Amino acid sequence: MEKLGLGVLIAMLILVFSGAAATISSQAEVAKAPDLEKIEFIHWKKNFAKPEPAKAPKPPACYKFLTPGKNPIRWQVLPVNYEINPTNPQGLDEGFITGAVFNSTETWDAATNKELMNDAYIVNYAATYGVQNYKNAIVFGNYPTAGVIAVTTVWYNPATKAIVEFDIMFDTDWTWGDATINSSAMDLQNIATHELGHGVGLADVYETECSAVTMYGYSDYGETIKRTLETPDITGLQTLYGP
Ligand SMILES: [Ca+2]
Ligand SMILES: [Ca+2]
Ligand SMILES: [Zn+2]
Repeated sequence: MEKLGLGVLIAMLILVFSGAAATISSQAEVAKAPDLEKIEFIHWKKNFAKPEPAKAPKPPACYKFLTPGKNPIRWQVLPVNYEINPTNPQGLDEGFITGAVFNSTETWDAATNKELMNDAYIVNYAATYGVQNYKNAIVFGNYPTAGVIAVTTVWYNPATKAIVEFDIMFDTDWTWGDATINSSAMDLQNIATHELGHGVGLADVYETECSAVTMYGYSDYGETIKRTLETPDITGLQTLYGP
């Protein structure tokens, strides 16, 4: 009688454990599918790193996509949602940060008839950079390389050419603020607009002739010209999303 009871108990334990194992392996499969690729863009302070490319024979287009070829990667499901984590060591308040980021997202949005970026953003004090979780996080943090103002990672599905996620981090090595008020600040809206350009599918341009466009790869304290889009930025965006 006791023997039978023990046998039943062991059988139940085996069932429980095999059930748990099946759950874990199916979760792992969900997490890794589809096979995504990622690109990280580093935004440099002026005079740091990156040699200039050799002079092009004809004027550069001043816009570039994240992947080469006829069908560059872009968002295929719109609008794009995003989460802002206002945590920062510089005492910048939530309203300033969300306002600057919102102005940046809507600057791109206004250049296409599509509703590209969701007007209703999420404030999430737990959002983190660089975690592939289908949540587009915009955060502050300390990037370990000198001269880096901000970084953006974009994940995409190479089979469908769909961008599926971006994360943006503003490096806390710099004093952030509103450069229209304090010209010695690193302007948050200026840099956010550039980084969001990566988020929607545009790459850096480094030619000196392109130094006025939002997707130019360098910035500095006091700069605000990247807040507004130039013709090449708009042409690039509309090639991806229409007029
Ligand atoms: Ca919008
Ligand atoms: Ca993420
Ligand atoms: Zn960049």
